Amino acid sequence: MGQSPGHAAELLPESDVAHQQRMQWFTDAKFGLFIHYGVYSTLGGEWKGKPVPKYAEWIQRWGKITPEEYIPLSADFRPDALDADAWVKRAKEAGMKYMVITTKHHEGFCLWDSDQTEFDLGEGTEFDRDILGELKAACDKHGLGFGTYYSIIDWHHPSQRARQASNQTPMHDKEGYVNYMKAQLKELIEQYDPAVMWFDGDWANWWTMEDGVDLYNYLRELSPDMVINNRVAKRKQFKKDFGTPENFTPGAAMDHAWESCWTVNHSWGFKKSDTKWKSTEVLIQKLVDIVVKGGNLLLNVGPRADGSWPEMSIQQLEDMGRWTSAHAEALREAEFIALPEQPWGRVAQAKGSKPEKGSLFLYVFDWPKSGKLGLNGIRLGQADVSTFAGKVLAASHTKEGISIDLSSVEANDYATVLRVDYKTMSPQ
Ligand code: JFZ
Repeated sequence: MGQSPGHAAELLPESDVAHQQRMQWFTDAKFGLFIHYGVYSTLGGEWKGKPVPKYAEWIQRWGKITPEEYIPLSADFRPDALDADAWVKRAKEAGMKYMVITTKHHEGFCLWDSDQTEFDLGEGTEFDRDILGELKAACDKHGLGFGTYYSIIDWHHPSQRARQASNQTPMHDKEGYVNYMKAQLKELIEQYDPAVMWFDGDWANWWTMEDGVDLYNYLRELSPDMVINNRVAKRKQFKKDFGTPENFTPGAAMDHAWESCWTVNHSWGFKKSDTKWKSTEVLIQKLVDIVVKGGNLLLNVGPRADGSWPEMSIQQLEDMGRWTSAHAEALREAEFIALPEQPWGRVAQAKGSKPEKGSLFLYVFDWPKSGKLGLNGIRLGQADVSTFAGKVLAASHTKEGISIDLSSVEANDYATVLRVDYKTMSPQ
């Protein structure tokens, strides 16, 4: 990394132990709520009566809406129906342990009353509730972590305003903008003490690795325990504090904390025409797939401008909650184990398992036609016991591993969980 004036080239030192302690709650959380909410929510993905293609939070760009047209829309952004307690309860009942809300997306509008801009919610507007404060309080009350998303790209700030129409426009007064970001981030930390700071927009060609390292260090000093995602810098290379692969799941466990974000339909921000709702089966299987590989799922909902949620999203979270509460152990105690892929689903080991004694969780997605589940690539001792909901299942040893009789097992619509307690185990 090159050194440029005023920029630290290196991260502030932190011991592995301190890092691990700071990250523990996040690694244990497994499941969180993402919220995309801003002025774009007022349009619901439509401009001049027509749906605009792609993500609704990008409507200013894809709908070629000028700042003169876009800025006044903020007057229509009034979250009168926002019930912070209800939002957080929905997340909690779904099995989520934290939330992250877009406090400033690429449009540049701020969901709190910032001293740095008038393009915000709060004083000077007709709506003077502190919605971030309400959400933070509700998270504290219900025991969830409160996180703030903050976009590096800002189509409202004078440094970049012209760029939303063309990616080629050079950015000007970068230093002024970096100071603006730092002042705003300090406000967020002082006012809401976020557990997670979730950056986005790291791909902007004017944002360098050194800029990211400098910003990371600045935040680390302001908030020693805050967890910061890797999009603070160039996410493909930057490792701290957690990786953020998007809309795909890495094929194997990674050596660092990671979180994959998904949305319940296609768009992140509220979009009236977006009916591509993911089924609960897809969502639960995605959660399991991520968790057995050691990651977190950050699942996004796009509320309407008034703060109400699309009915389908309320339903999706309720359905997920039924599964996560019935399978809390298989969700919370799951740890990565290197085994060959099983065609019917996923496998994890229970926390604390050792080759000489432990447990496996089997998550059956696709029911084997034979009624027998082959767990392959593993050798278990003679004393192993396979169970479903505490009920012992007949199992036999095969050349490939073991075969479990499913005839007394009641299939779950999303993922059926079996448990195998073994006395000795070795991968084949
Ligand atoms: C970004 C935003 O542009 C988008 O509006 C939304 O907020 C999303 C969560 O993040 O979009 C991305 C960023 C990275 C990838 C895809 C979309 N990616 O790495 O595939």
